[in-house]
Amino acid sequence: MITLHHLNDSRSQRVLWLLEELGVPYEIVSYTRNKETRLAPPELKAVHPLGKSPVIEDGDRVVAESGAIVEYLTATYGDGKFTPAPGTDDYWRYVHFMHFAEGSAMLPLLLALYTGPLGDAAAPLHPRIFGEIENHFSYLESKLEARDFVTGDSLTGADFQILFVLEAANANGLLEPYPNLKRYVAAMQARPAYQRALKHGGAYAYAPKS
Ligand SMILES: N[C@@H](CCC(=O)N[C@@H](CS)C(=O)NCC(=O)O)C(=O)O
Repeated sequence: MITLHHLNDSRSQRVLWLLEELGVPYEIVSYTRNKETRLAPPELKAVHPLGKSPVIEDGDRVVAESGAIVEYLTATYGDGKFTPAPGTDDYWRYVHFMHFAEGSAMLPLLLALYTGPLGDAAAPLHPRIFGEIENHFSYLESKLEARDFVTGDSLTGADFQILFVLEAANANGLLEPYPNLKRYVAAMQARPAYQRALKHGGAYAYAPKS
């Protein structure tokens, strides 16, 4: 049985959604962020030394890092689903976006989050931070112009990785200039498996407003 160590309002929602899309049995162990610091509780360090979520256990195996978890689950339980055929153009686009989500797109969002409490003192950093957000999002906007998914014509692991980035941005009003990204977010959030994940995971700050 797979155990998902799930932190509220976190990247763990990616994994919950994937587990629902895969239709495999799993159990959730829930953790709540500290209300002031927004950090995870120390118990998560007993599962993995980084003390972050998501992390899964599958038998004796512990897997951390959402991208690695997505790859592990699709390779182990996907039976070919959610991964384009290796070596194809779609496959290499998939690899690109798997890395782009955490390696590039998240960084300026995190910088905006981390410097937020500084208020006006962070103003000198804003042109660079928001310039990079604009750079990454207009790139994605153009890639989703004629597509319903990040790569190919069906859901892949890269969609799980990208959606969380866009949800975090959307919650802060940063997707307004990007109609293709808003359409994409709404379409992913309307999927029945996504809706089931929302129900099972409990409160999620980036959920669609009903
Ligand atoms: N790159 C990692 C990031 C993991 C991460 O930073 N998770 C956040 C939640 S989105 C977390 O656990 N934050 C609480 C903390 O750092 O204490 C991944 O994609 O899994």
